[in-house]
Amino acid sequence: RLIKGEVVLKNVTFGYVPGKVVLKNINVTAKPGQKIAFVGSTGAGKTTITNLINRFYEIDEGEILIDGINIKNIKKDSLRSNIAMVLQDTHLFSGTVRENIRYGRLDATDEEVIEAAKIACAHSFIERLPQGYDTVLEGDGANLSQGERQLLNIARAAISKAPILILDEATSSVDTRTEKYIERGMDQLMKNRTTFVIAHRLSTVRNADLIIVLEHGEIIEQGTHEELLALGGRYYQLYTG
Ligand code: DCP
Ligand code: MG
Repeated sequence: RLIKGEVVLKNVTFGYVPGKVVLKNINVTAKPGQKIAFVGSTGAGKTTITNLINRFYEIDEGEILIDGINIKNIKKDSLRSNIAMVLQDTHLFSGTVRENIRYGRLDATDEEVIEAAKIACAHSFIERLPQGYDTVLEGDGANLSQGERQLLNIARAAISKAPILILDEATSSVDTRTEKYIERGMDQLMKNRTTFVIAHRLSTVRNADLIIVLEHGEIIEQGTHEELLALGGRYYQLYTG
C-alpha cells in the first residue's frame, strides 16, 4: 500500500498516436504533500500529464514513479485508490448521491459523507434534492447541473483518503460566488496530499510550491509564482496578459 505520495516523472515522452509527440522529455518531482501546478495554453499537454500519472495511457519513453515504484508495477486498483481526482468532465454513476460521494470509501459513515459535502459546498443543493442524499442520479448525473456534478466530484475527493490528488479545472463550471466560497474547502482537500492542479485562473495556482509552464508538450519554465514573475517570460505574459 502506497502512503507517502511522492510522484516523479523521468524523461517522459508520449503521444496518443504514433509519430505525433504530445509530451517531450518531461521531468517533474513532486515531494509528498507538495502542490504542483501546470499552466500553459490550450493543447499544451497539461491534462495529458495527469492522464499519464493516472496510467490511462502507457508512456513511450521514460518512467513515472510513485514512492519510488514504477507505476507499471502498481495494480490499477491500488493506483485508483491512491489517486483522487476532480476533472473537467465529471464522473458519476447511476446510484444515490450518497453512493456517488462515498465511491471507494465503502466504510464511510453518513456523517463523513455530509462532512465531505460541506467541504465541497454541495450540502445545501443536495438537501434541496427530492430525496436529499438518497436521490438517485440518472446516468452520469444528467439530472444535475454541470457545476453541481463538479461539487459532487469534489465531495468524493474530500472523503477519499488518497495521498495524491489531481485537480484539472476542478471548479470550471462552478459560478464565481460558489468558487470563492469553496476556496477554503479546496485548501482542506489539498492539505497533506500531493496535488497536481491545472487551472486557467492563475490566482488559484499562485501559491503552488512549483509552477510548471508547458508549451507544445515541453516544459519551458518552472519555479514559484514570484520566481516566474521575476523571470519575465511566458508565465509573466500569461499572468499580466
Ligand atoms: N490529444 C490527442 N488525443 C487525446 C487527447 C489529446 O491527440 N485523446 C492531443 C490534443 C493536444 C495535445 O494532445 O494537441 C495535448 O492535449 P491536452 O488535453 O493535454 O492539452 P491541455 O490539457 O494542455 O489543454 P486544455 O487547456 O485545452 O485543457
Ligand atoms: Mg486540459
